[in-house]
Amino acid sequence: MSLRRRALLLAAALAAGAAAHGADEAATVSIREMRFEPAALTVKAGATVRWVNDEKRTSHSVLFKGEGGLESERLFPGEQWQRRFDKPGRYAYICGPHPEMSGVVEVLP
Ligand SMILES: [Cu+2]
Repeated sequence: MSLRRRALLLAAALAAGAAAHGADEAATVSIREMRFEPAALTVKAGATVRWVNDEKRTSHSVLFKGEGGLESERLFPGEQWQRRFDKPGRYAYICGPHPEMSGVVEVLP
């Protein structure tokens, strides 16, 4: 995928906000000022969600306690991590190093 195409997709994802996304699109959660934005995101089953660390100097992770503790690697500023959601359900997550940071991904059938 070209950089331009990637930028357009990112812009589209940002514009769509917390709206539902199709199975082949990626939704983006920005991490900044010690928060996940949007904190609540709704996607369709099969969608990929990408977390991007937009902080200046703080690192974070994405930790799903409900799935045996599935956790991203530590994300430094500018880094990103993504995962796919194949099963409908409610996926709550926190930040490993900052458990007060929380978010949820609602996956629709
Ligand atoms: Cu954090």
